[in-house]
Amino acid sequence: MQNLNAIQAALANLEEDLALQLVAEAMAAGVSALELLKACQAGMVEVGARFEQQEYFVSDLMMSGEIFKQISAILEPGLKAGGAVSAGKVVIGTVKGDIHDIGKDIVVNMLKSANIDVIDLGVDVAPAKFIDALKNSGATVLGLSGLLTLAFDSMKATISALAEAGMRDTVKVMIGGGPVDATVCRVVGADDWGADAQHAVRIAKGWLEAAHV
Ligand code: B12
Repeated sequence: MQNLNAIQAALANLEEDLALQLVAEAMAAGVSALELLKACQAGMVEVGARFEQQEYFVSDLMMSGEIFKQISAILEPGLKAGGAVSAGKVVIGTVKGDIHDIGKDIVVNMLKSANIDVIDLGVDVAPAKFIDALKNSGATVLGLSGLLTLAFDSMKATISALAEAGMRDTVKVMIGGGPVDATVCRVVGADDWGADAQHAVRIAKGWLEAAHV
């Protein structure tokens, strides 16, 4: 449909006012919230692709997240009524001792835009808090973010706490943040690591889909 393509393009081009106006018009015309969410998700995928091609920068990712957040707030009531099926749950946070959250917030927005329920615990999150949130939510994917070197110790401690709680076999752990790489992933005992928010979505979706077959 023409207006859905226009919404997708407005989001991909980071045209905030236009995107919000088109969503409002489409809702008034009776287009379903789910269709609109799909168009916005497609727009976010395009934003991620442009970032990977270095056409967009971090500030553009943040901008897209901001626009997406506003549109999500408008669509939320309609989505609940329409019964959009969640792709699964992810618990995420910046680990203990670290307060960097710009990248983590971008990951949270991208996961939400992929229809994943996100339990965001914020920053400086102690291992026990992650474990409690996993138990309470039943989430099977844990995302740990950290930018400081000392964050590696906190990631390791969190993964050890997961094992002590008897949950290491049922919860998959992905890590990320500026200095994280394959070596850090191996050393802290995570299952995978992501270099950017698109990567985080690919990892989480892969695990959540595998859990449903
Ligand atoms: C902005 C910033 C701050 C801001 C943070 C604001 C905020 N709300 O986040 C403020 C000013 C508060 C800050 C404070 C400090 N900072 Co600082 N900060 C930075 C800076 C400049 C940018 C970080 C950033 O936002 N990058 C942009 C985001 C988008 O990138 P990102 O986080 O990597 O996220 C992406 C990916 O990594 C991935 N990702 C992120 N999380 C996750 C999670 C998962 C699960 C997955 C899969 C992927 C994923 O996706 C994201 C989107 O693409 C970096 C420099 C740098 N080069 O990184 C220093 C830096 C991280 N800071 C540093 C330091 C030292 C500090 C302080 C200790 C300074 C001080 N002496 O007080 C304090 C630490 C306080 C604390 N306890 O945490 C050092 C760390 C050095 C080290 N090796 O430990 C850096 C590297 C600067 C430097 N070169 O020295 N900082």
